[in-house]
Amino acid sequence: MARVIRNIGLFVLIPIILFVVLYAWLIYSSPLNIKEMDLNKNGWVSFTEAEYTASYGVREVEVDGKKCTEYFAYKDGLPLKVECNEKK
Ligand SMILES: [Ca+2]
Repeated sequence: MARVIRNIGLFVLIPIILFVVLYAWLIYSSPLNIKEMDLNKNGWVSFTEAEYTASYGVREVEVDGKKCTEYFAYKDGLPLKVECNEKK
């Protein structure tokens, strides 16, 4: 009986661990910080937000005559973040 309970525990525990590892990887691989990743500003980063912001591309853009780097979401092409060199 204890063996059955232990096996069921593994079936529950392994997906939870995989989910947490994947979620942590998405947060780590996003170019945005945690506050920026909270797209709907509800105070926490959902798995969907983490997945959306971690799947991004980079393109060069020009803002006010300065060369900047824009990070955009692969899902819909919308910009996530623009970084400009502050050199003057
Ligand atoms: Ca959120």
